[in-house]
Amino acid sequence: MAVDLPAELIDRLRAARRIVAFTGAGISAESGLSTFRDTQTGLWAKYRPEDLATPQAFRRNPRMVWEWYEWRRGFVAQAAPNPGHHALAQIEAARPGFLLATQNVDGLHARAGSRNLVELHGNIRRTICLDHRHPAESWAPVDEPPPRCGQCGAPLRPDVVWFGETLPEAALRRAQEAAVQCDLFLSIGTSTMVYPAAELPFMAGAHGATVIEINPDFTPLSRLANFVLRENAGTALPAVASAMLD
Ligand code: BV8
Repeated sequence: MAVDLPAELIDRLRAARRIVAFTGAGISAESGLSTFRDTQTGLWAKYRPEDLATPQAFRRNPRMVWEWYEWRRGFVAQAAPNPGHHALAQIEAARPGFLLATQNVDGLHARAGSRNLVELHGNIRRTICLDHRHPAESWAPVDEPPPRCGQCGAPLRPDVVWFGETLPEAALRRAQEAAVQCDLFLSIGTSTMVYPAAELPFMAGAHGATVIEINPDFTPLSRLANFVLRENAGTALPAVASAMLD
């Protein structure tokens, strides 16, 4: 289904030179990955993600948290980038001043070819140890998960930012600098509720960027955005890319 973009928006897309795309779980929904706030299914239905993605939950019940991530990694391994991810990689290839800042931990942007990319909340496909963040590519099987670090014996954990943990400093700073300098900010598939990442679209708007929201639902950014495309990312982003580049 084609998306009709207003003429004013097309002009701004074509004129934009410094572009930031900011993505959340919604861009991966069409790759079959449930969004962060979708109800969890099966075994995990009774838990809220915010209650599992915390250092406290891991300290209290490391096995449960480890197995929750194993369960999610299974879905991520089966998922593939969708037209939304590919459209952003296409824009990056055509616009040198492009940066993609994602909150997602599924690694789908990199698999779609995005390189000017910061992962603000880490990556579920990377595993580190709890005590020293030693990277772990593989680990010995254990009777009682989580497995242990081969270097120091500490429990292993996913290399993601849990609630209450600080974001990777360099990644956040790079995203913030790009947000205040860009002339076009695309906020895609995010409920715009998790800070400090959710500050980025507001910082861009405050510095005069054209802010475009792509989300089927209303969010706290909707009233501030210059343009709102109430569409799925997999539909809207190819239309944005072709308006910008064709
Ligand atoms: C921090 C990785 C400093 C893990 C994630 C009390 C104590 C400590 C901190 C806080 C506190 N109270 C508040 C805070 C701050 C907290 C926060 O913001 N909480 C929120 C809930 C209020 N933030 C933090 O803790 C951050 N750290 O502040 O450190 C500090 C330190 C100590 C003490 C104080 C401060 C860390 C935040 C990072 C947490 N980690 N993920 C994991 O994945 O397991 S966040 C998690 O939410 C995901 O990364 C996700 O990306 C992110 C945001 O969610 P969304 O991506 O927006 O996804 P969501 O499901 O919400 O929305 C999907 C959207 O897509 C919807 O709008 C939907 O309409 C739309 N959609 C659906 N389908 C489509 C679509 N759009 C387009 N196309 C479609 N097809």
